[in-house]
Amino acid sequence: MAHDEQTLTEALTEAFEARVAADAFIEPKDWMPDAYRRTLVRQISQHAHSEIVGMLPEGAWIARAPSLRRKAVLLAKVQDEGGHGLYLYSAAETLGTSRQDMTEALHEGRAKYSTIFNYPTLTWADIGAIGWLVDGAAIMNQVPLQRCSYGPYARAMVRICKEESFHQRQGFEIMTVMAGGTAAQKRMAQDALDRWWWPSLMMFGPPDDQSPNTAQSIRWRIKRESNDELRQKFVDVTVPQAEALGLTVPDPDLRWNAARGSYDFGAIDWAEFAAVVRGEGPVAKERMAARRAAWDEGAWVREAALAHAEKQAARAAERAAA
Ligand code: BYC
Repeated sequence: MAHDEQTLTEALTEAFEARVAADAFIEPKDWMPDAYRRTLVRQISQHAHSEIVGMLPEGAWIARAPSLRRKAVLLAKVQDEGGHGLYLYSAAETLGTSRQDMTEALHEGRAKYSTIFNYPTLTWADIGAIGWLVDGAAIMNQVPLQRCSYGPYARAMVRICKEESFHQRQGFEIMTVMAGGTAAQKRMAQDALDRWWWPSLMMFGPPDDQSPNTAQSIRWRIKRESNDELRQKFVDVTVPQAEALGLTVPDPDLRWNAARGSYDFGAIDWAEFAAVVRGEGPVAKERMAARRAAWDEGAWVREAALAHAEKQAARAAERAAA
């Protein structure tokens, strides 16, 4: 019996790997190795949490945005991030986990979210820098995820990427106005770039030779490019944008390498990255406190929604019995 089971698992694994190699989508009801399922739940739930926690630094500026137009645009962007979180939680739920479990894992420190959201938004220029750099980095990372082997994740990414492009442009437009404004506005734009540049490069994750998950995720076609490849692409597209804005990237080692056709850039402070991943980022405690408070304060809404659903189900059962 054990021998038969092993033969069956081997056959299923072989069929699964052949489908992945042929670039077919794996769908929720298809057989998949447990480790593939676990990796997806880990990555998708971390991604969903990042979108939801990512609403906080920008949400803090909705009431302080400098005009009605800026308020409306920022409000729409923050709502989009909430939507992204919901598509991603739904994609993860198709793998047999629940949103409640994922949320509890975040609140208990068992699940991660992007390091980038543990830095504070100090001025209005930070909202421009987040759209330009953070959403820019997110697009670079997420465009290949549209071709991820897991169908529900890939499809969620298609819609998310469309919205992220709009977010990136609104950020770049804020930076254009600030960098072309008064001397004080230009200083704010430069200061925002100085503070967000290195954390944006860290968003792509540890260097490839220190990334425990990359090799297997690329074999499974979950990740299509490595952390370092995507980071390099981001630097290559973003440096000319900074030049167009008349701003200086805060890296004395940054220079064009004609032989590689890419920019060489300075060393990233991986000790800072590790500390932020451990939950020691500048505003990490505030972020988690805000998420826990939102969850607790929303308990009555979840109870009311569940009670309503139960009542509807009971009524439907009564009608069916009559
Ligand atoms: N922050 O082996 P590795 C947005 C963890 S939100 C924290 O390379 P993997 C937006 C990693 O999880 C954008 N942790 O891992 C929203 C792993 O730990 P675990 C969010 C990080 O998974 C609002 C360990 O380090 N985007 O767009 O192969 C406003 C070793 O790493 C980070 C996504 O989440 C980090 N930066 O690759 C504006 C994209 N980096 O899990 C914008 C989806 C690494 O083993 N995620 N770690 O305990 C991914 O593409 C991949 O998960 C990563 C990491 C590239 C991030």
